Amino acid sequence: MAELEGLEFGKSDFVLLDEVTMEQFMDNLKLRFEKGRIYTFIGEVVVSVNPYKHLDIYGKEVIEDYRGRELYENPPHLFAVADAAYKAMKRRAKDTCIVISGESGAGKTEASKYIMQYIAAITNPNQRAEVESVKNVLLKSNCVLEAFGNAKTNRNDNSSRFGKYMDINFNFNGDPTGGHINNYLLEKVRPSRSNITISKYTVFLSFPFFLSLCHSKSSSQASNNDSLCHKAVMAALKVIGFTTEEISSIYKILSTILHLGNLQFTSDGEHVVLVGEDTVKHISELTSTEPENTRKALLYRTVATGGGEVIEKGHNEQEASYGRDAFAKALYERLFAWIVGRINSVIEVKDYNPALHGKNTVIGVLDIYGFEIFDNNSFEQFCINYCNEKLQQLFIELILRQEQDEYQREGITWQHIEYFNNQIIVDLVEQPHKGIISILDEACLTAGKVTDTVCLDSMNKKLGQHPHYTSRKLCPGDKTMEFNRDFRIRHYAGDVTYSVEGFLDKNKDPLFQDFKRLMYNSSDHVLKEMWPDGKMSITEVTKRPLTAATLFKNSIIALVDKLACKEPYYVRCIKPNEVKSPLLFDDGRCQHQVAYLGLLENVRVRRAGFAYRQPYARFLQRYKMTCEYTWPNHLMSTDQEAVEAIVNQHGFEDDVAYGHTKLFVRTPRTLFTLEQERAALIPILVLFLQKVWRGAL
Ligand code: AD9
Ligand code: MG
Repeated sequence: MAELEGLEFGKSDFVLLDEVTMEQFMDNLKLRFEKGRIYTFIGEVVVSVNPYKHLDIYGKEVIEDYRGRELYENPPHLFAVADAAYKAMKRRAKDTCIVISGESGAGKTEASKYIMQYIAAITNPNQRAEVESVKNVLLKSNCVLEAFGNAKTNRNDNSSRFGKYMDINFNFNGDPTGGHINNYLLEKVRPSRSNITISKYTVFLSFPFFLSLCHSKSSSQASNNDSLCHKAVMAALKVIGFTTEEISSIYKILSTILHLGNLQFTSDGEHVVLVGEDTVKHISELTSTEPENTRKALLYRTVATGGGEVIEKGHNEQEASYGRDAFAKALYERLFAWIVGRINSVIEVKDYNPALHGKNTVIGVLDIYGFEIFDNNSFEQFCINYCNEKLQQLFIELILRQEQDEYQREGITWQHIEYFNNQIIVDLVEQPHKGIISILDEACLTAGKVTDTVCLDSMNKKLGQHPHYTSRKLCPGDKTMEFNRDFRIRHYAGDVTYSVEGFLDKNKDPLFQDFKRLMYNSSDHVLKEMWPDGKMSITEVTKRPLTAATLFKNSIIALVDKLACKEPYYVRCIKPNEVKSPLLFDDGRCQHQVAYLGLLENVRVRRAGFAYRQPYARFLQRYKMTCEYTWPNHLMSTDQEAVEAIVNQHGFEDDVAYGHTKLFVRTPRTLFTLEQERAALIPILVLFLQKVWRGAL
């Protein structure tokens, strides 16, 4: 138990609170934040508050303190969870995962990097070259992914615009042998939400050369820092193994995107015309395509008529602008996906023979967007919050399942406790035929002009009776919903009102086939590789692509499946204020996050069962000094009997249960008392031993 800090820093584990109330929870969280103690446990879960300042707590000595130790032996820290996950993986050959959640700017990505650094630091003690190279690529991949996947938003200067799940593979020695990255991208729709333009991506800010091509005001932000970042990214790309040709293609694509941003359309009264043919020329050079084809793709789309005839239909001004933006976003998204794929091809474990090398185990690290509630919530928040419902479902299922399994294995009977099961909300969103995603998809597939409002009507009709769904139309008197276009979901984390406006468009996410074909016909091999679907002719493109919501749903279901078969560890991140200040603890904002992360519930579940469990030998080792029958050695026939002697001497009989291999302790106070007694005895023992040493006794 991590009570090594002294009580002036508050309780280092929330299960030690006298009472589980929001007030006590918040008081403790605030006290610890103010004392610079940013981490606190809930059992094995780490709650982290972003300090917004550099803390000297990640260095080599600290890593040594945590290496191979038990969770409760040190103050709460990310390293404690990282080590627990690593130990489980190494000692018990368990696949584990560390799920990091919290809202934008709460510190998830920083946490994931510290965890990776910790794992890198404690592995490969013999410095074997091939393992070092794997570690290097894994760490360098972060730099590249951040440059391409992070952007400056109003909530976070270095905001990850993608969810990331990274598997790290280990051999039987516990050394990394490779990995795999999955990205969960919402980028095409996210920028509109937070008012970031595509040029706010770190990679753009860091390439002054390209920014000089872009006349947006962000070019003035290119600084020394950006040029350093540019060098770091270049170096990282090379270390990972990107070829010169590939790097050149990447830059050309970035440049194309910036040029597209400068491309304007106007009308000559009859047709849409391009302003600045030079830009088109640049774009076709950069993408290795014919200028005439590029011009055509920007101004026309090929459509098949009912009779099977193929015609070219001119865009109006609005369609042309829409097409250009969709093209720029798709270029960026495909580039990012391709980079991830390319990194994966380098880090994937090759030639692993379990018969020869033992079981290949995995630690997964998930850094994914947290629950979002804004003043205006749209399709992006809907997807993100759905993802969080799924993760919460997993949290409940795994935390409880683990508890149940352990009690069963150890032959302990325990009382089932009730808590809110959010499956009903997950169903509301994802159920086939009846769920919101299905209704959206149906509306997107319906020919003709189905508007957002028509789709909302359909949702109202099908979901009007659902206890977690309501809308302004169903509930006209409800003042919390301002407009007729509003609907509300009662999420596990709270009520969120969404505006249906733009849902269908974002869900359809259409990109004209003409652009895909243009890219597929490029003579730049790297670019071509990113657009395999451009191969199809217009008459072949009959099957509609899956919608954005369905693609997202499928990827999240696959993610949950991946996590569900692993032993989970959790880091719950909290953002202390909106102004990135190291001094301010905004009570309202923090309480809100504590509520929706379900932290109080977490403490209750933890306390209802047995808060702590320890193998008999370990318990004995730690507390034998507190009992006359066990110090310095016991004469009982088993460790369990010796532990019983300690428990009985302290009068804790009613607070414990004896499993087959472990002692289970219900209330943390019991262990806390033992821990305090032990702490008080240590100086006396040290004195005693010193005297023995000096021969005084
Ligand atoms: V987003 O959903 O990707 O927009 P994150 O990932 O939760 O968000 P991030 O880790 O990027 O947030 O943290 C935001 C900023 O807070 C960082 O750029 C740091 O300046 C600051 N931060 C976060 N954690 C720490 C920390 N442990 N120590 C010092 C920190 N600063
Ligand atoms: Mg992040």
